[in-house]
Amino acid sequence: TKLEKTLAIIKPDGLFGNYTDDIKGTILEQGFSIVKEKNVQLDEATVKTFYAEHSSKGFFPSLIKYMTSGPVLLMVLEKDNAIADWRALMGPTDASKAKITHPHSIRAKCGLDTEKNCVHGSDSPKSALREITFFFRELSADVIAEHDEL
Ligand code: YYY
Ligand code: MG
Repeated sequence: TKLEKTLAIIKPDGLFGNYTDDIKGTILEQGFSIVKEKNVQLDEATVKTFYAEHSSKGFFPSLIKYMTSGPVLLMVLEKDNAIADWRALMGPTDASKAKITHPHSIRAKCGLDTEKNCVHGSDSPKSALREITFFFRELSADVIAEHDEL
């Protein structure tokens, strides 16, 4: 077991739908600590860079529009195995399918479909480093120290 950090985002539909307290309650209940948080309105350029890996996909323009449609809550979560455990707690990308296959997941409870799925989580140590550094540069060295492969 090793402590690690991951980037979590409550997306605009999560904040707008008043799911923030619920989601934070679940996060703490599951043993994560919230190391940092920041409420921000993302602009187009920021979302384009953050989601650069998806820039060639058909859904990209819509994703940009959605992610800039209102404020988001950026959080750095920490616990043993935080990266995989937060992904498991979020549930699958398509929230409408999550409602059937992972009914207790956050996306099942708060999300709507493949796009409006309420939360984000880093998918690997490499992504966690990139994403945490992107929004919380001051934590970069800490994240590098958490993983032998970084
Ligand atoms: O990591 P995760 O968020 O579960 O999914 P990704 O495949 O990385 O896609 C990132 C983001 O893009 C997803 O959360 C919503 C959006 N998206 C979409 O709008 N439509 C798709 N068909 C796939 C993804
Ligand atoms: Mg992803």
